Amino acid sequence: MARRQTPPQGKPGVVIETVGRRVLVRDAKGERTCFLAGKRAVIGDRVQWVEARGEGGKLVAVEERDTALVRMDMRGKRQILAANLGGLLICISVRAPDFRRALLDRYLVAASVQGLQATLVLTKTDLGIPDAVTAQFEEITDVGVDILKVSNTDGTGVQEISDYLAKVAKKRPWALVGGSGVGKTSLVGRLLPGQEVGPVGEISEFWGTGRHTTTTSRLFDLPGGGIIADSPGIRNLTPAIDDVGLVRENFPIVSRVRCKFRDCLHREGEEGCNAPDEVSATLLASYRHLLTEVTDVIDWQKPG
Ligand SMILES: Nc1nc2c(ncn2[C@@H]2O[C@H](COP(=O)(O)OP(=O)(O)OP(=O)(O)O)[C@@H](O)[C@H]2O)c(=O)[nH]1
Ligand SMILES: [Mg+2]
Ligand SMILES: [Zn+2]
Repeated sequence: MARRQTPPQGKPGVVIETVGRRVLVRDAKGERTCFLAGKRAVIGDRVQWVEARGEGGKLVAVEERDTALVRMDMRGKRQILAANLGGLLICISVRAPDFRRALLDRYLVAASVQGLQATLVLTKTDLGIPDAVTAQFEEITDVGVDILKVSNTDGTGVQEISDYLAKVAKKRPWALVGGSGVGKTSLVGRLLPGQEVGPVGEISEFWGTGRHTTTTSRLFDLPGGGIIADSPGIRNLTPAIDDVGLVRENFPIVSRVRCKFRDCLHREGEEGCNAPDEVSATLLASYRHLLTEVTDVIDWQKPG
């Protein structure tokens, strides 16, 4: 008698960590390592898995993503960083490493493109907030971005972040993102006292930057409610965008500029462009930098 071939009946779970070419999948019964089996999955992905011979399991399906945080390299190759997030906690230190406004704006573009919420977390406030950083608060809150301040060293502000996440990250995870060495993992440790959350790095004395200590993304349930993801720090971010117009439409402040020509991209030297009157020189430069980057990637991808 011929055996009937049935498609593998998978059990549902969520990817909570990626470990090389395997993923840690969690469901109500627990956690197990699964082989990707040719699939692509990132943290937050809803997957189906089956028992595999030996240890763990094997992925048989990755469900469609509601949202995805996606970056691209200079050739337009897309890298998905996390799936099904509700928002981003954009972590930037006030010093050591220096505050990076341009990186904040790039994350805000990435969030806006995906319909993700975004909040700025200023870390290392124990080092003192430079006036040049405080001077930017108004412009940041003006575009609807909350600012939370924290010191992982003395614990100031940790409770506020915990309360905040209990509200916003109840249903969908929020990812801690930002440069290396800003204190993302330190903050996860503060939010989960007594739990093993991964190594905390040193700051290179020479470069004044982190050493890319966290190498994998990982989801955590907070004791007070809410789900967060720690992620590896990155040097720079080019959000995955396939139309230059989307850079203009999603860039903070710049998106509000009304020009004589509706399709003006506010490039340098554009005749009759209002952007230089309505946007600060630094922000406009940062916008134009991203615009050029995205234009180059799109040109590179064009056939011929
Ligand atoms: N002064 C001060 N130092 C901090 C604070 N938070 C973290 N640090 C220090 O900053 C360094 C980097 O911290 P991590 O938590 O590893 O930073 P990270 O953002 O996770 O870095 P990557 O994993 O490389 O992306 C460590 O030496 C921490 O002790 C803070 O609030 N104040
Ligand atoms: Mg880390
Ligand atoms: Zn213009």
